[in-house]
Formats: sequence, structure tokens, C-alpha cells
Amino acid sequence: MKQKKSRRLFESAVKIIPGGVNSPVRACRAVGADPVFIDHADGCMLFDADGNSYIDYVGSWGPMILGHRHPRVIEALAEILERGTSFGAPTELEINLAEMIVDAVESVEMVRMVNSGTEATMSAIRLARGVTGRDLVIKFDGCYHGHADTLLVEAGSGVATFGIPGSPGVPKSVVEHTLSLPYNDIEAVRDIMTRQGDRIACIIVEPVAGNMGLVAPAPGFLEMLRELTHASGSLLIFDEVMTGFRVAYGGAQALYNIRPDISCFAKIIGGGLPVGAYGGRRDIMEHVSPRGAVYQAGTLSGNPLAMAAGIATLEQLKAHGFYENMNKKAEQLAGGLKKAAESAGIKARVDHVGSMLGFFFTDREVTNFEDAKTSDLELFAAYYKGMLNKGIYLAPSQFESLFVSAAHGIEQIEATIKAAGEVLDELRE
Ligand code: HOZ
Repeated sequence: MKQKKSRRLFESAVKIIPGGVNSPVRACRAVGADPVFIDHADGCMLFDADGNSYIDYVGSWGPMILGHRHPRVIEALAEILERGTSFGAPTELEINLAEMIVDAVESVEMVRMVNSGTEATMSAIRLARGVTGRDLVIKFDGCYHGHADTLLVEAGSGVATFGIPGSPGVPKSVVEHTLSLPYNDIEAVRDIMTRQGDRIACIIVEPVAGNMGLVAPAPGFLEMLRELTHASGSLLIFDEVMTGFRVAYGGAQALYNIRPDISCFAKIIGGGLPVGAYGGRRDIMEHVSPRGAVYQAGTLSGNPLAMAAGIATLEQLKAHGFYENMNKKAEQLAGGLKKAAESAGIKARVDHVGSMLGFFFTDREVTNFEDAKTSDLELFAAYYKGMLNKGIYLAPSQFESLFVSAAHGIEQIEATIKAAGEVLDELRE
């Protein structure tokens, strides 16, 4: 694989961008590689600056559920470009996307657009604190809710990838209000809620954890969170930044039939453009400024290009059989990867929820962050590099999920399984 141009670009990038990247995980440090620089993408394929092509399982970390450059999304963007790129004033498009979200997600009656998942979760926490008049927040180890100070505690994604507990620059006094508990540990939550329930503003959770690799919720876990928050007057926040419109059109809350008080979205609802949103019950959302007193604002919020791309994307997801078809391919991929690991004699755990996939190099059942951390990271790094060499683009971290899109065909799924088989066989030798 040629990498001359990517290497040259990376050398230039590190001189003027910290670590050469605008988000840490993509620097590929955890797998001991340098990033490939992308030139363009189409469907499920990425093409780098050196002319190499890859089957893409990152999908821009989730948003590209239709694949890259879907014709309807491109058309919608072209139409808006004719009219302007940002007005900082209300547009009809914002109402249209808000209505689509409200129609899709049962627990959401009102929604506020922001620009990223981080903004959505940060604003949701402020809202929960404002509504309840309480300060304490419960989150779960290995869940990542963006990089707002309050939530940068025992986090997943890049924080897990670099093996750091938190970040310098986050005052102790800020995170002393954040309690982080083991994911899926019903008793740990019950214990804290029994002792301090009346001080807890909210519990925030990834209903399917996707930032410590993929970890599905244990039966009863989400139900118990709903029950305990309800009993103590705390709010339940579902961070559906990854799972929203991904595991089902109505998100993980539709899949597991739970109604949180506030939900956070991003990724898919922007169709590949920077966007986020938080929404929930009307009586809660009416506390948001200017209707209420909880302040939150943004110059580019509701940006017309992002709204148009989001609307065009959600319209496609409504097609009959969309999720069934995509999920079938993910199931086939998960099954194939599992078999490939077994026949290579390599200990691995493969799981999927809809089109989100996890692949851990451990023999332990992965139900929380401690289990995820038993994964053999050296083996993962070798696997990542082997797969990249065979034209398969995976997230360069054990603590991220894979995403299958509607644009992946059986041919690409089979090619991926074959490549994994070859790489895993080589690794055993
Ligand atoms: N932390 C995000 C994924 N969970 C984005 C990583 C990146 O863009 O580098």
C-alpha cells in the first residue's frame, strides 16, 4: 500500500495542528500507525490521497448510514447552496427536521438544535440541573458523552483509547458533582439512588454503549434506570448520539421500549454535516431559553445546510425494510468475523446491535468497561494494520464501534470477512 502522500500531509499537519489531527482518535496512535488522509468517498468506499481504496466501517464515526454522497443528500445540499449557507435566523427547515425527530422519537415533544453531540449532552445536563435544582450527575464508566468538563470522567472513546482517567484543565470542583458507575451494574445504581437519590439531577447513559467498543445493555438495566430516576425525581437522559436513527428509526429507546426524559442526538440527524440536538418532554424543554431560564445558544445552530442534509437522510431511513436490510448485513458480518476468529484460534468476542458492531480480543463476556479493557490491545493494533493493508478501514481504537451502512453490499461484507480470516490466521502464526 502506497502511503507517500498521506505521510507528507501528516508531516505538514503535525507542524500546525496538535497531533496533526482535529480529533484525537483519528491520529491512530493507539495502533502505532499514522493516519491515512482521505481524498474522497463514495457509497461504502473511502479513497485516500495516494489512490488507495478502502471499505469504510467508520462512516464518519456514525453519521454516514446511507453511505457517502447519497444522491438525495447531495441534491438537497445543492438546492440550499443556491439560497445561502447560514442566516443566524429561523428557517422552515429547522421546523421540518424538528418535526421529523418528534414524530420518530416517542419521548421527544420539543427539540433544540445545536452543532455537535458534545453540545447536546452538555446542554441536556445543564437543563436537568436547572429543572431539578440539583447538582449531582450519574454517568457510567466507558460511556463517552463528548468532551464537556462535567462528563470527562472515566470516559470512553479517545479518553479510553489513550488510557487516561480524565483531562488536565477540568477543575476537581466541577467533576466532584459527577459520579461514574460500572455500566450494566444495577446494584451499584440502586445503592447510590437509595442513599443520595434526592441529590441526583440526572442519570446520563448511552443506551447501547458504543464508545468502549460496543456493549449492549443487560436485560433490565435501562428499565431499572427509568424506575429509579422516576422514584427520586431525577431525570433520565439517553445519549442517542450514536444510536439515534441507527439501531432503529426511533433510536435505542424504541428498540428497548423506554421513555427517557431528555434525549441527545447528533451524527445521523445531520446527514454528515455538523449537527446535534436535545429534546424531551414539553414541560422540561420549556425551561430552555428564551421560553425558560436555562440558557443555551449557538450562532450556527439550525444551520440550513445541516438541516437539509439531515432531512434528506431521515427521509431515506423511512423506506420500507431499510433497517432490516442493513441489519442483516451487519449480522452476516458479525457472524463471519466470529467464525474467522474461531478458525484462527484467536480469542474474540463479537457482538452487534442493529448495524453497530463490536470486536474485542478477549475471551471474557464484555458487559462493562472493565471487561472491555481485558482486550489484547497489541493484537488489536496488529489486526487494525493488517486490515488496513487489505483495504478495510476500521476505527483505529479498540474502544470504538464499527458501523455498517445501507451502502455496504454482500460483496463488501464477504470481502471483509475474507480479509479478517487472512489477517487473523497470520496473527496466530
Ligand atoms: N470520539 C469520536 C468517536 N467516538 C470521534 C473520534 C474522531 O473523530 O477522531
